[in-house]
Amino acid sequence: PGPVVENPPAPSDLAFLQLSGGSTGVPKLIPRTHDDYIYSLRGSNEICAVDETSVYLVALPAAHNFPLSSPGSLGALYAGARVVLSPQPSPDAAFPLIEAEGVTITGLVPPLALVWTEAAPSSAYDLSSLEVLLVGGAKFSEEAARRVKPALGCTLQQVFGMAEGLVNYTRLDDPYETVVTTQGRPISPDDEIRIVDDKDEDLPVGESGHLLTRGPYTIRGYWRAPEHNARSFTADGFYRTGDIVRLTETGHLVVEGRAKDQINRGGEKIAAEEVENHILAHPSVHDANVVAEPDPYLGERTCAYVILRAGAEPLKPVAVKKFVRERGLAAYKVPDRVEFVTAFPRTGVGKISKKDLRAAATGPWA
Ligand code: OOB
Repeated sequence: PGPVVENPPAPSDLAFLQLSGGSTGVPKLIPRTHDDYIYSLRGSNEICAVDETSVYLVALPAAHNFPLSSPGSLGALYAGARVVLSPQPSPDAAFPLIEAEGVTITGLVPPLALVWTEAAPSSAYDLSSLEVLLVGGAKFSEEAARRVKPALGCTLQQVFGMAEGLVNYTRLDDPYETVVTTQGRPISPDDEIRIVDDKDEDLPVGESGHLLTRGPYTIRGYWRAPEHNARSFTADGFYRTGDIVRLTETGHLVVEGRAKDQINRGGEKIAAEEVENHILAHPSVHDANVVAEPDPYLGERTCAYVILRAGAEPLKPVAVKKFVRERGLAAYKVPDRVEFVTAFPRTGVGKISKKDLRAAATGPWA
């Protein structure tokens, strides 16, 4: 018997607040309950074969939903398994821990998975205890996915999850082609999935569209954000994920893109609008637009296009970065590149075209 807890919380009480990656304004708070978590931990442990003999290595930031609960440290502790914390996710820090602690399972974002597959073949450490490598948080390319088994000798599981709830996994017994080409299927048969067009009409199986979801461990609303909730959920409670996906004939999801105005910087989510608002607060700035640009290592990084006020003192990119950092913006949200322009591309009706800005950002690196 465990310790006696006075006034234990009800299963449906708030356990803690996760931060959303967001797509507008400041990040929203995600109220997750105890029973949400227990439900997804049980499902995740079964799907990832976590039991009391497992050893889970936390290589990613420990409070992120992925290393926390998919199945993560909480899943491992729930199963009576052992949890090992790595101070860094690099092979230098993690590989010795895998050998010393007999780590059986861990989770990584795609850029790190690539670094591990490059480092493993020439590593002096014995990684043979590793049975499962979970990769998610951003799209893992098929080509990169195919490198996991030969380099690390373990089974790959792709994870497509979100702090708001829904988590998809490829299964340990899925055919290899499914594992390397899809982002899995939901934890539970009670996870409802809809793939819809711009008018919320269901699309035929196989067509790409907006992913909506509702289910036993997915939130029905952000914390104290009624206006935002009216946009982020349908009237009947489906969460608008902002992801563009399609369903394969086997019922697996393939992530094709993103409709939300967010940058996925190696798994860390950045709402363009939040960064834009900080840049706009600078007295010399007339207007700002933040978009993703391709990065060979992170997948995406941020580029801020800035128009200065007429007659304003010319600014250097570094001054813009310093300004937003001093306003308290998290380091990973500070734009990787700042570009000064005199106008933004416009659409037919005169709205700023982020699509064209993104294409411009792709230019020099394409
Ligand atoms: C995880 O959670 P969040 O809240 O940081 O980000 C969720 C978003 C998804 O809506 C999607 O845009 C993207 O991250 N994403 C993926 C992906 N996994 C997440 N996009 C493509 N392929 C994947 N495999 O990132 C998260 C939470 C729990 C488990 C795993 C990841």
